[in-house]
Amino acid sequence: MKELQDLALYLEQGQAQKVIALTEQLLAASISPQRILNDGLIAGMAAVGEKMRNGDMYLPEVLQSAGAMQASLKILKPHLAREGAQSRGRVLMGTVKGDMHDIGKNLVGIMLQGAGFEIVDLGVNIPPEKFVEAIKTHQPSIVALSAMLTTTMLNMKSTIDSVRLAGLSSYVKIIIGGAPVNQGYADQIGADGYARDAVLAVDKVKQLLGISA
Ligand code: B12
Repeated sequence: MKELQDLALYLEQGQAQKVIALTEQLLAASISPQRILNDGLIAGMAAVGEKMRNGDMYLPEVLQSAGAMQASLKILKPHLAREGAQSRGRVLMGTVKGDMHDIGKNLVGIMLQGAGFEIVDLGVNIPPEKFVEAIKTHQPSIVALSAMLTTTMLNMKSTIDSVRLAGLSSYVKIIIGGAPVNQGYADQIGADGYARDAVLAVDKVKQLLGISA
């Protein structure tokens, strides 16, 4: 669909106003928020990642694209996430130490919220001791760790180790996600689960908590 391709292109170009206007236009035309997300925003961000890798795009431009994506996600959020009447459980989430990426984590939070979970989002660059402290304070059923860098994914292991050392690992299940990680890495560092994207993250959380529907 031409408009979705345009949306991806505007996002790649970091044209926030155009991204916002087109998001609203597509919603008004009854295009599903999932399609807007997948075929527009995520497609555009994938192109940004490709250009970044090839050295064709630099940080200030990537930040503009990220800002445009966050703005569009804000509009999509109420359409993606209908507030669950009763909470199905509390999920504590954060991007691990050293890592500032939060778009994917936020999306996972939106989808979990839409599925009826209560979200406590610690934000980005969260050291292991902060996760431990927050588990004690908020007593979640699930802890969700995000990392987007091959360097910071190592901090998922130190976070899991800290939770275990604090004697909290039998109270919470830990799931991980983000571009550089996979099921193999999750197994290796002793995470309870891994999911490739926000939709599968909801399935994984339900599975870990024994929720069938
Ligand atoms: C936007 C972006 C940025 C923005 C982030 C803005 C923000 N607020 O998040 C800015 C400009 C700040 C940035 C900075 C950097 N970035 Co950057 N960035 C990206 C980019 C282009 C897109 C990421 C994104 O938002 N994708 C869209 C979302 C929807 O997808 P996602 O994040 O993958 O999330 C999905 C899944 O992974 C999963 N998921 C994510 N988290 C979780 C958690 C759980 C629990 C679960 C279950 C699932 C899950 O579900 C999500 C939704 O479906 C990627 C390229 C890419 N293709 O990933 C590079 C990329 C991640 N960045 C990269 C790099 C190198 C950097 C910098 C080091 C650059 C530099 N030289 O300074 C810095 C690091 C800063 C830091 N300390 O964190 C590299 C990483 C390479 C590597 N292997 O380590 C990438 C891959 C680009 C590249 N191709 O080279 N970046």
